[in-house]
Amino acid sequence: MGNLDAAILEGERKTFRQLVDANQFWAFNGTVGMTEKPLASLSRGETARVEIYNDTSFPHAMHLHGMHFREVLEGGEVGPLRDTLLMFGGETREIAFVADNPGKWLFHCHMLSHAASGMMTWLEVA
Ligand SMILES: [Cu+2]
Repeated sequence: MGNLDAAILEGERKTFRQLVDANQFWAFNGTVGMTEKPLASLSRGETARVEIYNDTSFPHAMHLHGMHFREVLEGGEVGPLRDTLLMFGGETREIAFVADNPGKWLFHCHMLSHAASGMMTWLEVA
């Protein structure tokens, strides 16, 4: 939603109207739902920094499985350990974490109706 006018769904570019017809209207980086390739492939022990931009006017609670993260605050300080970051519309925030838990981990909006309609991706720690 928000500025989404088209996105990739199951490998095909769809218009927003087609996405709505399929009950899918949230995307990460222009792709709706789970992808074959992860958002990121991390080595065990690697430190990851992920900038997140909420390109909608809706709040989203970004939730990472498998590892806790800290928000990177202005000035480079870090916030408390979290597994979810509530982001308001138009916000850009950054999280950082050590990829210390091998596996395939969901990264999704914790408003589960959003996750079920496209706001779900994953990352891998080898
Ligand atoms: Cu959401």
